[in-house]
Amino acid sequence: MSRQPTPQDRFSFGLWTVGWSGADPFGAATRPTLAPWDYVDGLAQLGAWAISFHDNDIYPFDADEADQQQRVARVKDAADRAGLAIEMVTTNTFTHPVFKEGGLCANDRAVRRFALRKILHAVDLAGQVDATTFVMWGGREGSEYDGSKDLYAALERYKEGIDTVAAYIKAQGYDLRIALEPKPNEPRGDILLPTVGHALALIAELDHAELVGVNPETGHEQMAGLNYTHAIGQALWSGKLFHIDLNGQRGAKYDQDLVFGHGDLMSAFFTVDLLENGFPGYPDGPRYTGARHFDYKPSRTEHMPGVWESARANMSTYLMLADKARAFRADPRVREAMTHAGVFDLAQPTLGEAESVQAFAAARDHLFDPETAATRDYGFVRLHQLAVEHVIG
Ligand SMILES: [Mn+2]
Repeated sequence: MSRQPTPQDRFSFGLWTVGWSGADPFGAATRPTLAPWDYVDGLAQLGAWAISFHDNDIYPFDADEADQQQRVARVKDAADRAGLAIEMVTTNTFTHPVFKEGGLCANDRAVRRFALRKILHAVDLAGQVDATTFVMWGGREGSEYDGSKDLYAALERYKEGIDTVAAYIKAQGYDLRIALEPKPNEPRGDILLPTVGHALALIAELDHAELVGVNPETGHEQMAGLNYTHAIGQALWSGKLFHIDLNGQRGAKYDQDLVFGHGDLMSAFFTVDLLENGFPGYPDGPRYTGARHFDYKPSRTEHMPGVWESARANMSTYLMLADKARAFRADPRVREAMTHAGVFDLAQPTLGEAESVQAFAAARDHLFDPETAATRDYGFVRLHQLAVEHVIG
């Protein structure tokens, strides 16, 4: 058991997480759905700091302007009364059949214009509720068949769409940043921007790159067989870790959206270690200060008590891992093992400050013997076993 979470822990939940009724492609809902504002008090009581939502978590796709405003005001009011921030807003451009072939990257220009307008409308919604992050998950931007999409054009339209949203944020004067959410597949056979690396590469091509970062989800990177901690590490190094979606995933299969830590626990430990303690060789290096946002699904076997229990479990596991990670870094045996492993040495530049590359390339290092260097024992296994001991000890 962990201590009770507090708003200082900056835990945040999508309303669609606890609000998921359990309907999946093979089965109907297994539990009731409350109104969006009815989840707010429960999350506040558990110690959450904030909530997030898609436009259509609050109002139906076909709601008129008056209905939209009335329902948004009701959620904002519930959040204010519960003391919860609304830290992130995003758009649903995947549920309605109009988006079956994509939104910003749909082949049909009329669909693209409809999607872009819906996204801009959600940007206004984000500004209205004082959110600071606008997540863009292009769930339907992709294809099943390689001949069905001109990939050059798709990336041109993706860039155009994101730059247009960024320009609109600036023009409207909102205190908002865009966070792109990568995912390799599901619901499309292949989704554009499948990994954090792909998203960072696209961001580098944008006109408004400074306003755009990433929202990496644990399970999405792991569905691609990739290392989530490495992904957020590179995003932090790039100054682009604007938001995170924490959850659990076991292997390269469908998007499981398990509770954080219920997938790869050791990976979750090093994720929390990086988020809480930063890069070991850079005490003043980049740190993530945003929401600890959970994007998970309470399993459809659970009913309402299980929904709240699973929400609590995300925060509890995070806090327990944060305690373990602090103890891990403070452990003199760990310090010694990291020193022995050369972890801190990697922060030293490879060339000297005033060293010319020509002189370096021409020189011979008589003091360095590759045969001797090859005999070095790094002790990485011992270091990792110390982490395992801290996690399960
Ligand atoms: Mn997911």
